[in-house]
Amino acid sequence: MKRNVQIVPPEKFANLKLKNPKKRAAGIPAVISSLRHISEEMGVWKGIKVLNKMNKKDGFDCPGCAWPDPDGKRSVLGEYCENGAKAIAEEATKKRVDGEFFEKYSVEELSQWSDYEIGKSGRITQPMYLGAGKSHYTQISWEEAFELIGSKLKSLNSPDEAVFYTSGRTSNEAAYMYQLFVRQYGTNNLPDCSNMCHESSGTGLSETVGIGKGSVTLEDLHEAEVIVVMGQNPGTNHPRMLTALEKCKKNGGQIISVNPIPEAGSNVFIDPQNPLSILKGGTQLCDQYIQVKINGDVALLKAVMLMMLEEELKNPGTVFDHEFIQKHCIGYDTFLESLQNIDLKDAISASGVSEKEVRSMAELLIQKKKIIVCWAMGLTQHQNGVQNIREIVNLLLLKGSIGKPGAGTCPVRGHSNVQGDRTMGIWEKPKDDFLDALDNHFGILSPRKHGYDVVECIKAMNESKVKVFIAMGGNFISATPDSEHTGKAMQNCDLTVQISTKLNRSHLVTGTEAIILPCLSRSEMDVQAGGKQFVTVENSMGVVHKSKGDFKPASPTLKSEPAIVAEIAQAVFGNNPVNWANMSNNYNIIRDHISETIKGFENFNEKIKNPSGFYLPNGARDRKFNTDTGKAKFSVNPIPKREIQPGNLIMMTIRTHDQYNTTIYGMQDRYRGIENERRVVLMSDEDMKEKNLNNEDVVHLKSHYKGEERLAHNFKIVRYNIAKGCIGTYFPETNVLVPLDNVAKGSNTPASKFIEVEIIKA
Ligand SMILES: Nc1nc2c(c(=O)[nH]1)N[C@H]1C(S)=C(S)[C@@H](COP(=O)(O)OP(=O)(O)OC[C@H]3O[C@@H](n4cnc5c(=O)[nH]c(N)nc54)[C@H](O)[C@@H]3O)O[C@H]1N2
Ligand SMILES: Nc1nc2c(c(=O)[nH]1)N[C@H]1C(S)=C(S)[C@@H](COP(=O)(O)OP(=O)(O)OC[C@H]3O[C@@H](n4cnc5c(=O)[nH]c(N)nc54)[C@H](O)[C@@H]3O)O[C@H]1N2
Ligand SMILES: [Mo]
Repeated sequence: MKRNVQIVPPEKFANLKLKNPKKRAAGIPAVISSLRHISEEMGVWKGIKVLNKMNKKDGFDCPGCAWPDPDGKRSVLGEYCENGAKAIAEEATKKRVDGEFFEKYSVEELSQWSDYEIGKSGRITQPMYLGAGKSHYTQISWEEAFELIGSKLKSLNSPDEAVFYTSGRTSNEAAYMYQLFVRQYGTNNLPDCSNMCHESSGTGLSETVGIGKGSVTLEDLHEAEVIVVMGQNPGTNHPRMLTALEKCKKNGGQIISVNPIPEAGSNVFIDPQNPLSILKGGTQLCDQYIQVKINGDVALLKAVMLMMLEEELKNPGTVFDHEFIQKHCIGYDTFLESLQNIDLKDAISASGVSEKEVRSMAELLIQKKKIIVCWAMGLTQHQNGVQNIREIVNLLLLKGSIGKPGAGTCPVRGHSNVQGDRTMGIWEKPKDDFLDALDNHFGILSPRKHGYDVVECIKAMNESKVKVFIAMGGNFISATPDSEHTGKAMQNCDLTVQISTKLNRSHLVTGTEAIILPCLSRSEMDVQAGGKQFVTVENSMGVVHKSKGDFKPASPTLKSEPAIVAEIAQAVFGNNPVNWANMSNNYNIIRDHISETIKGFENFNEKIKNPSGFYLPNGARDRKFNTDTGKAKFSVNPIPKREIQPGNLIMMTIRTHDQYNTTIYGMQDRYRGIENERRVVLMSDEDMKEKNLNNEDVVHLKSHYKGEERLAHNFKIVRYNIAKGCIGTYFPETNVLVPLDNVAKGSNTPASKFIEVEIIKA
């Protein structure tokens, strides 16, 4: 019998308060907010001690975003930001979810709590088991838990009946062991959060420039003449990026922000670590704000490139970098022909931007030679997400703006080690040579058939093809699209296992049986038989470096992620032919295996001694394009056309300033002036007038997709400076409206930034 649990967050209102959106990011309010979060969760003294260790060369990597630390000197105050402080407060909290907690609350009862309340309950302290038909989790020993998981895995008809999810906080060492175990077990079912995140970037970049990662370094951002920030909200999601943008400005660079809403960080930035900056009132970061409509980016880029072409034809050789194009690229003529077939007026109109503004963007780019484009979810989470990225590459190739100082591609990653996890082989579509190296080194036989990504996994669960689901971190239920559907699919599994630090909805919406395995967090000391251990991570710019926790674990019972993987693997295979026990006793041994099987990690244990870490090889950075032709490719990407019903609006699902993905830190979206309420709809004044709506009016949202309808109740209208025809809502409350089949072509990433929605007055 299925438990009657709440799959989507309860549709209850909190207590909305509206203020004016902020024009300035960071500064004193950010410092106050950091201190409030750390003192509430762990007390002021521990808080300050913890912050001091974060992103120091001998400390631990911030569990927030993947923005890099400076290679050289680090700030004496530590390299952290308000939201990094919140991330650490969240995991270093003094609150505990223990056996008593689970005795008190049933799973059904907990599922009625908001995500905010669930997250605030604290750190999980011991392994827990939810038996078939049972209402409450009960304590289980580690031995029993591993035995149960091992015997279940051994009993399946095919290894493909098991799925192994990963979120992006997992260290390189744990990720490497995890994927190795999964391959020894016999499947490539390794979906990860990246499938919902930068998969479109990886796909688009691999095809065109031969590497699925960005090409720039932090230094490049400082040296760029122009940085275009597209579909990204750095002030909230990558606050330390603002320091890099500020340096670029100080060096004479200019910044263009392309976004349906003017986000605070793109305006004025006050460096909270610099008293002078606070006194002066900060730096004006953004030179041009381009209010594109949702998914108007390809059209905008086309219009800009057409204007560049006009100028190039007038003054040949002054705009495009012909030497670079000739030497390093293919597909230029075909691309040019397709561009010339586009009507400038059509492109401008499809972008939603005025001709004057498009021209000012084009004029700036015409003059400059060192251009960087940064982007995040505003570009990847569209049906044409891969094409968005390829169009950015077209622009950079025309200008020869890749593989030289101050220029290149900059997909700004989300989770702090999502890029490293992929490098370590967390991928449902591994390359044969990667698997060959594992097989030769370990004497295993890895499967060659590709596995499920996130969306395919949900479909397979729904068809009862998946019996066991194991998650290395994350919150699959709340992060994935089509919540109701996904929840039911998850409930079809026999056993679901969550390796987690904190409680979330995925512990409540489970298979028939469920297990929680509580693990150490990154800031905590990790001691194994071989002594005190450290792990490594890779940041957004391909730098691999150490991360060493220093604090007392939240509970003596916790195990590290590598230890947990080793014990699951031993429960299935013993130590043959892979010696799992050796690896989890001493992480140097894991790194030695990585050295021998993954390119770029030769002498890993030696290289990692450098306190700043080391750069992985990056062909595009050196103008060595590892595509099938050895050249960078121009591509043809039509302007996307998606008809929506008259009266309906296009919805993007975005993050507030007070959350980390599905972890809700608090209820304040401070920069946007929206406080104490997450069930809101950001709408333009024009659309409100057309629909006869006022601020705080209550509405329901119905999404429409190929004849399918999905409904979410109770949202309040908030008047906002957003492109006409577009609305913004918060993730994960509106994931219930995101259709499972609404995905990016080529990357299968859910198109969470383009959902056709009907507004229904309550
Ligand atoms: N504090 C904090 N930090 C985080 C996270 C967090 O939740 N909290 N999450 C981490 C993760 S996993 C990720 S992936 C990143 C996410 O970082 P972001 O991508 O910055 O996060 P989103 O809130 O999804 O913001 C998307 C931005 O794109 C804009 N946008 C939406 N649609 C379009 C479009 O069609 N075109 C254009 N040009 N813009 C559009 C939105 O207005 C918004 O500003 O942040 C990481 N860092
Ligand atoms: N509608 C909509 N949906 C989206 C997005 C969107 O913009 N809109 N964004 C997508 C994106 S970009 C991403 S990356 C995904 C995120 O998807 P996930 O990565 O699955 O989700 P998170 O909320 O980051 O996971 C948080 C949980 O991870 C666990 N955790 C935290 N730290 C650790 C650790 O050190 N070890 C372990 N083992 N567990 C830990 C905690 O239990 C916590 O509750 O969501 C996607 N979903
Ligand atoms: Mo992400």
